[in-house]
Amino acid sequence: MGRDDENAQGARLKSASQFDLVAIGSAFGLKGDLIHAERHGTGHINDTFAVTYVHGEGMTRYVHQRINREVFSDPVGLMDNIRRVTGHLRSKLLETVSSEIERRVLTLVPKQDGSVYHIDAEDDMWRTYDFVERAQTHDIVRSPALAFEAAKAFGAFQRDLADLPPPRLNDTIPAFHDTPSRFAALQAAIGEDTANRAARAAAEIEFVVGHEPSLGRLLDLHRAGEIPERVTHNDTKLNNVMIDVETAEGVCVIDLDTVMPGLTLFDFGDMVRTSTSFSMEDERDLSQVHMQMPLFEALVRGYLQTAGSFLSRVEIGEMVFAGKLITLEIGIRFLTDYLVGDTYFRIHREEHNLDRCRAQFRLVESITEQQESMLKVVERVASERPWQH
Ligand code: GN1
Ligand code: MG
Repeated sequence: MGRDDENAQGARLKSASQFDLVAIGSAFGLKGDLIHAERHGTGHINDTFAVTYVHGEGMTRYVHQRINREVFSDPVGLMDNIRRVTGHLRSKLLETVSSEIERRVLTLVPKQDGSVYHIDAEDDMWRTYDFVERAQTHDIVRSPALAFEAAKAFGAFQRDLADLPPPRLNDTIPAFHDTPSRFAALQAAIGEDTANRAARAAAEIEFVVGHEPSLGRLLDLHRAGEIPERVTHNDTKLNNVMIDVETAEGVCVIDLDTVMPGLTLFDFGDMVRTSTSFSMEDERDLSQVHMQMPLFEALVRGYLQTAGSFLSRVEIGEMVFAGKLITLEIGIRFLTDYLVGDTYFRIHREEHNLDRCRAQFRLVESITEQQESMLKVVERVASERPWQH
């Protein structure tokens, strides 16, 4: 299927003009006239729109997001997390950097009554952020420098949230990175085979079954008290960090829906999944999917530069395994969604979730082939740093 077909499938999505974005803007008290609105970004879950307002002093852009309430069953708790997290990050920035604080953390636009979400006539929940200008996201890693910057930004994010005051954040999706329970969901999907697709995915199913013994390793270490719970992002794909178009610096971490208590390794693992191969998440030519050591080393360097101050030896020792596990886990989730008939991740073509799954599993293989060298890289980079832990 070519791009046009993919776009045609994508066009089944509601476009900006099919929502009453003027009403959303006025609910958030946006000043001026809406002159442009378009879909924005490549997320698989929420609906995101960039809107431009013209007013007396010029133009201002905002982002409206319609929260997927099937995926997020407690959107009020979710928004409370984001309000606290962005507030805390902002207070850290005020202590440490002097310039452009408004570009370094997402800024929620409050309604007149102070609330940070709006429920519209269709019972949809919306939020609005200031648009982060002069920055972009990348769906494919292009260079070690980009991997470094992304990892550095996600590491700083974890570091700056380490002292978030209580209470504990809400679990926006319980058991989100519980790989054994993701495996159980896959087994249920295989058993039911509602879309009659299990035969088509026999090789992929076999691949997962072969990995079953190691799926619980990080959670077991956590339960044994070897790895602490911290505040983590949980969706650290490369395109969830905005990169400054002039300085190429990782300027702002976005997509905060799954910021909640977790293991730092979930985050590092998803960085490995999305930033060590020069290929798309849904690449069909699997010969393109390959874990590139220079990208991995850049990732380790960037991440340890900011997160190295608080990570424990055990966390550092599991970084390579986490890359493999989280890549496998997201592949399991794509496979499960394929088997149940594509109900969770937005798809843009036939067998999209199976393609995504296959690319993840190829990357798992590539990591497995290179894991000894990857461990040496982590050891070497870590040994260059002074350790307190
Ligand atoms: C989803 O929304 P988006 O595209 O950033 C998913 C992540 C997956 C990712 C795979 C809430 O993230 O967990 O890793 O797709 N988010 C949720 O690309 O399930
Ligand atoms: Mg997301």
